[in-house]
Amino acid sequence: MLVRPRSRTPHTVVAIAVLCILIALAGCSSSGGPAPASPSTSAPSSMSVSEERIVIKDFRFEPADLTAAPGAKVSVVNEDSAPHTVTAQAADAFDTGTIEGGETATFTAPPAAGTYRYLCSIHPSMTGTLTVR
Ligand SMILES: [Cu+2]
Repeated sequence: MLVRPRSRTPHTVVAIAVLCILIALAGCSSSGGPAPASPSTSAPSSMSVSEERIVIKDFRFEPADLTAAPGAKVSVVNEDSAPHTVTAQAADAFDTGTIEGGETATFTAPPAAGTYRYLCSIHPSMTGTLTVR
């Protein structure tokens, strides 16, 4: 009686976990291509998670002045076809790295309150401000 039941291999567990993450990500960025202006109904704010959002469109950050809580997650939606970044001018405050056209990235707002100027490192004329408080 040396035959043991074959247990699930760690690889399978990892594969399932990755799959779940991919599905979750796909759900977030399902809007490829130019989405029409959102209807008058604003998104339901059923969850009280402090998550902010910056949309990049026509080489501009919208809103250009965003206020976020310390450590809040800020998602950046690039609706242009050109790649952009959200890069803090203060060293190492935050940086999304390159966001390809149609992609979404996320960064974490700095823990310290203050006003952080940022720009697109690819198109430095694109600037915005993140206020943490
Ligand atoms: Cu840019």
